[in-house]
Amino acid sequence: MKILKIDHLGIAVNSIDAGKGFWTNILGLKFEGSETVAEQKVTTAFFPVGESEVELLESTSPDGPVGKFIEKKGEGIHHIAFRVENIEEALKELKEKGVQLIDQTPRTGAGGGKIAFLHPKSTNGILVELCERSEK
Ligand code: CMX
Repeated sequence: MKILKIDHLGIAVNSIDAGKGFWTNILGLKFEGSETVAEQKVTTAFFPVGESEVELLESTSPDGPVGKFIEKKGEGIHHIAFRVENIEEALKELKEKGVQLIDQTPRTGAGGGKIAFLHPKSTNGILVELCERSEK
């Protein structure tokens, strides 16, 4: 498998509106708009940083993955996403190497790219996302 770059860092927040001031007003990052991914019960907001992005994640429901994460651990880093050249190939290779996959096949994530998650139990406690997108 080929990892191209860190695509984004996902940060769980109670509220994007309340939380985005630090990233924009204080750090000077550009807010690129938000998008709700209904299937994931989450609203996401992206802030480009060089070749990567910060993604704020606000839960739309307490029983979604981000809602449960915040209830247990509070706000903070939720996942790290690596851009890969070929996500199907990467998942096949990781499965063969014994990594526990959350998604056996890719699904559609924010921005329309293909995404898949690896279980934190296989990755030193960090939720890892793989993503494949055609654009920069
Ligand atoms: N990072 C690290 N560890 C995490 C975690 C996270 N984000 N979320 C849960 N865990 C831990 C739990 O604390 C728990 O640890 P312990 O067993 O030590 O207590 C363990 O993982 C398993 O937790 P669980 O209660 O059995 O399972 P959950 O129902 O909490 O589900 C997970 C955990 C990772 C499988 C689930 O959140 C998931 O499938 N995530 C992938 C999808 C997702 O996160 N979507 C939101 C982002 C969408 C986007 O960016 O577009």
